[in-house]
Amino acid sequence: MKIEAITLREIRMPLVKPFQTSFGTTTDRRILLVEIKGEGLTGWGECVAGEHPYFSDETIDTAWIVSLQELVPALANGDPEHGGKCPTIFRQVRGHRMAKAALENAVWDLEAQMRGIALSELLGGIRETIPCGVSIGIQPTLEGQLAEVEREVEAGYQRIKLKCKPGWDIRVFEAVRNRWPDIMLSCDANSAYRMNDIEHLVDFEKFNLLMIEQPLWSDDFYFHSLLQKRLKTAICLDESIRNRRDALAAIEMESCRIINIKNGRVGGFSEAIAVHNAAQERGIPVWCGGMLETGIGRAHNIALSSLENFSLPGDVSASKRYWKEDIIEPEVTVSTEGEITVPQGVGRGFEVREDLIEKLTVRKEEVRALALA
Ligand code: OSB
Ligand code: MG
Repeated sequence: MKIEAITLREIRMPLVKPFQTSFGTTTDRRILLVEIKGEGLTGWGECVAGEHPYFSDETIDTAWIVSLQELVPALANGDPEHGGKCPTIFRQVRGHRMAKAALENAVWDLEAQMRGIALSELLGGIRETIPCGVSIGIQPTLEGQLAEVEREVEAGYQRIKLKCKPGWDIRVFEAVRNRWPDIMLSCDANSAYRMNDIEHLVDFEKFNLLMIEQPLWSDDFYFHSLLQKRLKTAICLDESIRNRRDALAAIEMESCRIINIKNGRVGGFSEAIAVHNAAQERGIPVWCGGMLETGIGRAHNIALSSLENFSLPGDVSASKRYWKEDIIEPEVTVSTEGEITVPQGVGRGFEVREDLIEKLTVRKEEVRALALA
């Protein structure tokens, strides 16, 4: 594939409402978008690194620098014939997986168009619809939290995930379970608990949660395996799983029984597929996580979620939950059955609104491939 130019942009987009987790509150997103031109086509990628290094050690600013200094030159000179070649092209750069994923995914996005097939098909997906859940942030009040759950249950979402932290857990689960005894419910602590909290975490059992996501340290397998031994409820790992080897270690050690796959966190579609396959071969179900993406990342998450072992509802939800106006056309919508239809047309299946992106852009850097040769 002949790459002609790679453009990095930062866009700013306010969320329709603040999103609070155990590690902080996000109100305005700063998002790095990647645009790759080649073969008369344009591939898009979204970097999911946050504004602060709170979820991961990457930020939009580290991704910007490492992309410009290392990854973009490597890719422009690397002549990828396939998205799956990107990990090899980037292999000299340690870490920076979210930065790598934005570029790699833009290559897959372009490749699907070149081949004239759907991105989901290129990835090996088989689902025509994907089951959807929502991640509900920590709310200022319990009444507010219940109102949010009510809204999403009524919208038809198949699984409700509650963000939690010490002091915002049992009381909330109790209130939600009293009102909705049978919904598929889970929680996500984003590493807010410690081994001293083990008896407290065992108390979560009575709420019949589908899973407890990332209760302990973001870099741990060992203590999660000790905790999993004490729990009938499945642990799901998010932050801890950086690649296929991590997935194998976690499965082997029984640190979790479910895996959340985010393509940014694992470095792009190639590694996401590798994690998916490793989990599938070992009977571990996966689901697709979300990182407050715009429509570009959302479209990519939909395509990824069409793979067979994405059998649990993911955090891939409607554009309007996050954005007044999304940067793709049509926006992502979810049916009253809580499903998204996987586009079957060529490429990602959602047009990128380049005029709107141009208006939202606060910095832009174009690198012509010729200048790099
Ligand atoms: O841990 O899953 C997470 C958002 C930002 C950072 C981490 C997480 C999340 C979410 C939001 O839960 C999921 C979504 O995009 O809808
Ligand atoms: Mg999570």
